[in-house]
Amino acid sequence: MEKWRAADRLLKFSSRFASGTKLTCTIINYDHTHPLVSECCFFPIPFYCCKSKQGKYFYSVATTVHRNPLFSIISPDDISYFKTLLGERGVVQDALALDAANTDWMGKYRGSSKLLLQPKNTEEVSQILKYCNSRCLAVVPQGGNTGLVGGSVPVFDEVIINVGLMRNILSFDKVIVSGVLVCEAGCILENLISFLDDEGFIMPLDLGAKGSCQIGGNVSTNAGGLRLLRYGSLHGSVLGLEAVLANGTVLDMLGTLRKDNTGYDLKHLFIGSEGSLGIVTKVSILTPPKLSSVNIAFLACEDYTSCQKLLLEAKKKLGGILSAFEFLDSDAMSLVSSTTFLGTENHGQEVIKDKHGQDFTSIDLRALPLEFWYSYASGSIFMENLEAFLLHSVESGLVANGVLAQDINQASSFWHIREGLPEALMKAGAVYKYDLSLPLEKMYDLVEEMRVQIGPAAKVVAYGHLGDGNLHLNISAPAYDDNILAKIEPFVYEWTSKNRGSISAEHGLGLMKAAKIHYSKSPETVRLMIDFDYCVFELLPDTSCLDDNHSIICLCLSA
Ligand code: 2HG
Ligand code: ZN
Repeated sequence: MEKWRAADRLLKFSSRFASGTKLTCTIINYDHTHPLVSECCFFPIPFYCCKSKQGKYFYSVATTVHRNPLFSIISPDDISYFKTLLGERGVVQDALALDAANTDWMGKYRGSSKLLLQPKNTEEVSQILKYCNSRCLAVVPQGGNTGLVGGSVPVFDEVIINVGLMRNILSFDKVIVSGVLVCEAGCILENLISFLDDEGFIMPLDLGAKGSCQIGGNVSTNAGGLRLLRYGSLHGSVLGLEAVLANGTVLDMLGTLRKDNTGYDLKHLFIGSEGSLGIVTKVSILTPPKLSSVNIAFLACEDYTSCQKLLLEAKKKLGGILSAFEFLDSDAMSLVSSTTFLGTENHGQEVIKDKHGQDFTSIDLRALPLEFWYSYASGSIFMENLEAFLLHSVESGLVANGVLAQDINQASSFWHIREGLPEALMKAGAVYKYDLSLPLEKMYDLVEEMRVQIGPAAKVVAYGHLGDGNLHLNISAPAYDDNILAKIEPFVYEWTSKNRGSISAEHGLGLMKAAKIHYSKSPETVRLMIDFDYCVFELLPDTSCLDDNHSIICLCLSA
């Protein structure tokens, strides 16, 4: 009963945007088998209204969305305004560039925006939003467009605001106890990593998409990545940020203090809110000093239970130096080794052979890249510990085979295997991606049950951040097929919910999962989020172009 009440309330919220227009948000019901159909039910994305006929379908059950007719269409006057504000260079209408900005990294989500804006500073972002708000133009913030849940591209014809030209490092406090980096949102993660490396520090965040993703998108989506095990999430390392709200108001929360207990710490609401509250324009991040030595072991276990036990052992015996504990199963390993990703020189391949050179992939094997960072001064002690740990793991039967990188080339070839998986899957055909947090002991049960559920129609490939309890469940098929999808969803969400997991560990909700939030959050929590969202918009002055003084800006889901 409570569930139905919650659904009714969501419908009311959606209708608040429908001045004079009857929105027909089709709510099937509110239990876990048929969540809300509408994309406008979570994060008030008034741009999309859900109708019973026609719409866009996004490879995920029950995500048909429709453009809200209350939004304006871009006019020549709008273009002239933006050209005056940003100059010719900041206003992109070129078909090729728009095609790239309209399409997500997987080529799965595609919008039809006719305009891409590239502001050079916060003031320009503010002016753009203010103008769009006054003209009822919907917008979508975009970073490096590397997201995997359809959050970084328009759904219809939203104005794309890309902060890629805002890529200055504003300050870096080198004092060893500080290490605070302040930069603009458009800085590419990899550039920040190299900058810090030269300064003797490291970025607490590292992920496969580092060559393209931007720090503003990372913060907006609360990206996790490979080092979360050691350095924690961005909620811990982001000290402050600047964001622009839908009406153009600039919120300066760009503190660099470790401690500040003056009221609500509002920056946390922007970390992981996927652009629904505003556009992040600057961030300050606490970066740890670089430790001089790093080593990586690539190990093979014969079953998932051994992987789990090994993780516990590694945490117990090497806790202080462990910075990553990743996982890929034999299907993932076969996939990545069968593509052109691995040259013959890749030493990770040795791990999939037994002592006689036989291919291990014929048995059910899991490979684990483990990374360790330690300081040079204590290097030999840690190295001895590490070698003793590895030896003991082999002798006790937990590890079936393994290699310890002998130099930086070997180390990077191990990471190449792990980081190459998303691209290998893309090359293999259609892919259904699920990014789940699950209790460690249950995690692989889902993979096995999914294999039974799907049968031979598709390949179930599993990898992820074992040290963080984060599974990347990928289902690879020759082509997108509704019959396959019907076998995956809602099964995967129900299974996760039943086991008290999260349907989004690190990729966010995006368009793919906005309507699925109920699998991971209680109705009361979702209700409070929606109330909060409306509250923010209601409090903004000058957001009056729709009824009820609501902002009409579609601050959709960025990445
Ligand atoms: C990773 O850990 C990324 O490599 C992508 O989060 C995960 O491809 C995926 O499903
Ligand atoms: Zn990941």
